[in-house]
Amino acid sequence: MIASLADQPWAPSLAIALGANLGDPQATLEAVRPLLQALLEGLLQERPPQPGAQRRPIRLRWSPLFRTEPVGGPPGQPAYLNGVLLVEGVGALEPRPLELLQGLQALEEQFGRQRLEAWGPRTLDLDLLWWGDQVVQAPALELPHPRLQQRSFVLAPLAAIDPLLVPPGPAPAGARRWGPGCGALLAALLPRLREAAPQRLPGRAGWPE
Ligand code: PH2
Ligand code: MG
Ligand code: MG
Repeated sequence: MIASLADQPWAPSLAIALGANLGDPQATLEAVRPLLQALLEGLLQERPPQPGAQRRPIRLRWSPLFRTEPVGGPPGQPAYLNGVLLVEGVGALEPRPLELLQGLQALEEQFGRQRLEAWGPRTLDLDLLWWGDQVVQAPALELPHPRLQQRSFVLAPLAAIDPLLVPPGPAPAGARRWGPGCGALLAALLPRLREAAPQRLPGRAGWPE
């Protein structure tokens, strides 16, 4: 489960990675941001809470954007812009990851996503990283995301939101302790990765973080 010393009381969350490296990635990410917010609010608030239960507001925390070297895929593809959205307060909601995935894919298509080759360049990539501690093993979706801990283009934005965040899933190889209260493990994972360090971009009007 997700825990953060910086954000007590402990708040179950879901997380989505954003990436783009074709067209105008910055414009795309700025344009998709309010649409993603609307998708989440619609999906999460569609179903009324149990009778008598109070609806808890969800809280969206956007990371800064990072320019990152492409990992895998065909040689010579352009650098990516990457960011992460952490949605807190989803604990009282019924998890619906496949419905959210469909919404994310519809947004990818709206922004001209074409699936030509694995890990090829893309106008927009929206990946669900986790939804609480749910484990999903479906052809369309694996949760928690199986490569989360190896990807600096995901870890750096997460650490920028909260370096004390502990992602769900097993401890990374070599970590002696893993879980709430362990300290800045997310940030500690980053230097162990071989890729060039993600470069944090300054905030702008359309993406103020
Ligand atoms: N996404 C991939 C493969 N490689 N590299 C970077 N830097 N950023 C990405 O978002 C990315 C990638 C597959 O989705
Ligand atoms: Mg991806
Ligand atoms: Mg994807």
